[in-house]
Amino acid sequence: MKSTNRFLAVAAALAVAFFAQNSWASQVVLSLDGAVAGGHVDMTVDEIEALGVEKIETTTPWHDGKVVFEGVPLQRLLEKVGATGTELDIVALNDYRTRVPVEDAAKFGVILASRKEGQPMPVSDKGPLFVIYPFDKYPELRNEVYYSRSAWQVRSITVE
Ligand SMILES: Nc1nc2c(c(=O)[nH]1)N[C@H]1C(S)=C(S)[C@@H](COP(=O)(O)O)O[C@H]1N2
Ligand SMILES: [Mo]
Repeated sequence: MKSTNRFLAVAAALAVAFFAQNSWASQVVLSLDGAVAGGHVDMTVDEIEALGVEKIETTTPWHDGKVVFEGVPLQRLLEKVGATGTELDIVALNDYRTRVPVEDAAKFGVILASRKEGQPMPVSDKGPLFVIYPFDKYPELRNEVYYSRSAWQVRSITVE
């Protein structure tokens, strides 16, 4: 009986984890508009990660020690949605707003991180999407200009 209960508890926990993960992955987390194909694109985390992800291992002003972030290269994301502009107006869930020059994407290999240390990032940990620059690779990025472009909890990107 004891082992049956234990089995049921484990099965229930797995089911909860599965559905939590699944609904998360199938939820629209990012909207792109402005100068993109069709004028508006909604994407889930799964759709974003399916474009192919890359890793950036770096220190940041917001974390202790080096952190491995993983996400679609911003340049690839912009290509896939047919973006033609030169500036991004990025808005976060907390209404934080910042402007990012499109050229940063190729110049520094900026990613739109959807994972930290291999795991999806909850909103409480600056997720689900976080603009990450390779601060360690390019020391010239370690200043307020680029910190302010590093929006977390990204919800929408308008291409201008
Ligand atoms: N979503 C979101 N991203 C954000 C911010 C914010 O308030 N919300 N602040 C930005 C600015 S202006 C800078 S300098 C840093 C601020 O980080 P800090 O609040 O840890 O100093 O994150 C950037 N990313
Ligand atoms: Mo800032």
